[in-house]
Amino acid sequence: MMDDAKRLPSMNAPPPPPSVWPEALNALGWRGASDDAAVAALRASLAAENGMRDLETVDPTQVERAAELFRREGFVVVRDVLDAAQLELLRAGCAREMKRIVDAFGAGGNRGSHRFSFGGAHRSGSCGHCPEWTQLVELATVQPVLAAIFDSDEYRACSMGGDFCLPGAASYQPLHADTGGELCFEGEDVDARDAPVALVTVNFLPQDFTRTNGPLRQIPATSTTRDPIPSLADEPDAWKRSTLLPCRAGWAVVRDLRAWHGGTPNLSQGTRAVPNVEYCAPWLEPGFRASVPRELYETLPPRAQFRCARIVGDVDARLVDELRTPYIFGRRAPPPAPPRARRGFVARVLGCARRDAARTHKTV
Ligand SMILES: O=C(O)CCC(=O)C(=O)O
Repeated sequence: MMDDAKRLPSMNAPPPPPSVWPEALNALGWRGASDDAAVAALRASLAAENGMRDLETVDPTQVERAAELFRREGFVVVRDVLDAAQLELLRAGCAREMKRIVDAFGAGGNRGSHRFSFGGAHRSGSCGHCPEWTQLVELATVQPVLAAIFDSDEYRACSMGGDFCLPGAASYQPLHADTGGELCFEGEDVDARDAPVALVTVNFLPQDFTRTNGPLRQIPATSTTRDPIPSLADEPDAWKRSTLLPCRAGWAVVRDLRAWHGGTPNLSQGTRAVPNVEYCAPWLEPGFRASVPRELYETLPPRAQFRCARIVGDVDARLVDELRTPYIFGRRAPPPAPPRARRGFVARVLGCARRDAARTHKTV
């Protein structure tokens, strides 16, 4: 923060675009502090120089290049994956869910102050009951990239949700990986970093990332590293600016869940969302949980049904109507469910990665 305060804002920083979200939603953010001197200095510094150097983005047709970048960096940004109608529907669904979730949890969030998980807010752990999310499962613009990454077209959807932050999420979220530990590959229990990629998330952008609205930060080439993840205090300043810019509404970020990433301050006046679909390799048995109701599944095209075949089922209405998070980032979470032997690689390793991250997290 001290270093930030010393930097001078650039006169060339472009003005932020107007928010795509209803004002009533944006207004749920900021509780004081918006004009605080330290916040103003950080905002000016981010406006001047936030963003990864030379981020290469790809067109949906550049499938091999996309897979190459994904393997090298642990992520790849794909441009123009959503058309106007898909984007409009996604925005409507996100706006509805964000309002519900903030009403339920308050600005204290469920992933740190002003930060929220879409899927994690539901007892089902997923937004699989929302057509705005299931429309994303099988897109002609994304499927070839995922097939190249998994080296197979038999990969499955295992969950859907993503994250959002309100304006006023003034702190950096500590770097973390969303998965880790061991998994079963070709009959052997191996460290997830020694296996081919098992879990991939695709985050879809309903709005642009801007320098000040909390763009995702991603540390390149960290999917298989043995290095410990640095705490916020030890993290180099350059990494805090290693954010995915440019990244526009309708684009997608395809991420290896092992790669290090974290939220950054949203010091704008607009909410920022990154809804997602999570996929697993054909060989992984992650302890699938039913989250796509049968009636919705029946409306999906055949290939989207194939992707969702492991997560379709009878979804108890209470699991989607009642909002209650299974984990709270950086705060005491409700007691975990009793472990079930070898069930749920996703649940087991997600729980472990999130607990590790929570140890270093400080809420504002
Ligand atoms: O919202 C973001 O930018 C990142 C959120 C995230 O990685 C998390 O909450 O685990």
